Amino acid sequence: MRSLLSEPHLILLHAPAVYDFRKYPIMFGPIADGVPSTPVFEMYPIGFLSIVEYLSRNGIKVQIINLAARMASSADFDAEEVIRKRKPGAFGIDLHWLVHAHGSLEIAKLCKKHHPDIPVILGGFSATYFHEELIRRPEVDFIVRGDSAEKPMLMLMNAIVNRSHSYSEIPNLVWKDEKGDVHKNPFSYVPATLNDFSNNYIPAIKSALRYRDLKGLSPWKGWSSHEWWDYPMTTVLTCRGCSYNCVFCGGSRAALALYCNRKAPAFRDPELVASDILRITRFTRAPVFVIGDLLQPGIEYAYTVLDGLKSKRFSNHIIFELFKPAPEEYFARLADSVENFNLEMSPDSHDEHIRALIGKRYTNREIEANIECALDSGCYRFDLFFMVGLPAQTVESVMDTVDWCGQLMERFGRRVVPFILPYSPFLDPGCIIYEQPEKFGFKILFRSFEDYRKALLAPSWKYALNYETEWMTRDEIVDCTYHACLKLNRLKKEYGHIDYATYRHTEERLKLAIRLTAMIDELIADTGDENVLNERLMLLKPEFDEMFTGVQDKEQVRWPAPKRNLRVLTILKAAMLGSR
Ligand code: B12
Ligand code: SF4
Repeated sequence: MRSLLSEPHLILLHAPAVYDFRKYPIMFGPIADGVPSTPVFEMYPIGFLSIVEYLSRNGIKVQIINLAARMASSADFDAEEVIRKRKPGAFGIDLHWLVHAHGSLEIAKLCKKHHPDIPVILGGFSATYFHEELIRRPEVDFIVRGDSAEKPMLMLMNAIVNRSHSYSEIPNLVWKDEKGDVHKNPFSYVPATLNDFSNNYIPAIKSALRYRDLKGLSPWKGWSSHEWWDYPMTTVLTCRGCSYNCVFCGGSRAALALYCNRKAPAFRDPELVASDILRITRFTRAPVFVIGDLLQPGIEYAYTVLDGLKSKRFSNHIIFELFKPAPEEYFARLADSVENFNLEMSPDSHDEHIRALIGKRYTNREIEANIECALDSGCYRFDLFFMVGLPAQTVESVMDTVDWCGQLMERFGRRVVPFILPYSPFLDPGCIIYEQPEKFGFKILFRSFEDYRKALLAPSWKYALNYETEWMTRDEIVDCTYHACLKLNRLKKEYGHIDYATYRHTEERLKLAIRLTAMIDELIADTGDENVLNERLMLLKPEFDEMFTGVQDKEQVRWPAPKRNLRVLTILKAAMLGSR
């Protein structure tokens, strides 16, 4: 048993999407095929790192425990027992992505069950959007609203640690007093710059060493034989919020203005972004994903970041996003500054009309010109993301998108990698379509937080989808996704993007998913009694679990890196010196 003195003031817990997914018969489908996580979305918000960094710097000890990753890695990991044994000053649980609607609340309930007197704090986008409903739950004591929780969290933790009960002055906080009355403090803290916070991994690693729990810090389970510590891919943040208004995005300018009170994006100074990247390259040679298009705040910003990287020696693959086609000279500048650069763009559809409807006004010709220029400049890989479930998108249109993917692979070869994914399981609350669905031909099927919590327990992702469109029902979205993936998989084999074994493996999983979807539908139609239905679904669970690491092959979302490339001594030295 740990001594109380060694406990942190705050334990940040990340829950699996569904608790306990190991016991429920759910076919999650391809909902997480585009991210390194499994379908229980075990990746914690990158903001955990800046909370750890900022609070530790100000005297509050914080530990991260990624319960979801531990549970996904081991059938024996007992999350309840871990919670029961600990006694921090407070538990913080992210309810950032709505896909955690079930898991985060169940974890909150476990915290309250074993420690009724320890405060439970929720935060993140979904907790912010649904704060009115959530604060009325007995397992929730506090909600810190907004996309920047560091300063309010510090004030709240100080109030908790000092037992001052002075909560009314803490900006953005929603809380209950001893009588259970709800208080909503002004939503007044929305920082315009990000230079005070750093998504630095070192303080979090230092904390994991202090509490002897490196496994609890893993951002994700890993796939095949790749645990995160073997392949420590990291992220560097350039902004909070976004200047764009993609109509399906819960992080768009309009969405964040609506529920996070953010009127304009905040950017980190470009010099600091460059030094964030360089700091990471000192302790690992794994890829670094730069979040947010460097061109978003303007070309000067992008060039300042790149100048900061120029002439520095590192071989990590760096992945840059393009929110829209870039000027041609940008690619030469990237090549000049970064040895291994990669790009990602999300045209979403081949159809320019659909693309314009979702708020992206650029042409296929511009995309192709960018690809050509990037590859000529030495871009290692150019990923393209396409989506199923868009306004005006029909089944035929999705298949035409896949045809275009084929043409691009044929023309540009193996360095252009297309992906097609369903917009799933939920259209983001707060996004433009969610708030005005009729205008875009959408129907939103769930509205309350409780609807979402329950939806996550549906036996297949079809029944969890929170929307359908004038052009596609939920059945069609699911069916069309599988057929589009089958076709793209075949095209990838044809153009030499994947080997035969990978092609076969993905095809088999997709066909299994199609078969299981039909079986689930039949069981639901034929079985009136819920308990009987559950028993019958349980018989299919071993097959559902075969797709736990993704329906489609995840190796394609990996960039090259030497194995076991963490420089442990450098990290330890940085941890001792308290690197920011
Ligand atoms: C970068 C990003 C990603 C990265 C994730 C990096 C990471 N580990 O966080 C990648 C590409 C992997 C990703 C994946 C997904 N994403 Co995403 N992502 C974004 C994006 C573009 C930026 C987010 C960001 O930079 N945040 C800034 C950092 C610093 O803040 P933060 O991590 O949010 O944390 C702060 C606050 O949220 C809060 N906070 C967070 N947790 C907690 C906990 C407590 C206790 C407290 C007090 C506060 C708190 O405080 C933090 C620090 O101030 C946004 C869109 C946007 N423009 O915002 C979408 C967005 C957040 N993602 C979204 C979605 C849906 C997903 C996926 C579910 C998609 C999918 N089906 O695969 C997955 C989930 C992955 C997982 N958990 O395994 C939606 C969320 C909508 C919703 N309400 O659910 C958004 C809004 C838009 C979108 N559709 O992409 N995403
Ligand atoms: S999807 Fe569009 S609105 Fe959302 S973060 Fe990306 S560019 Fe911004």
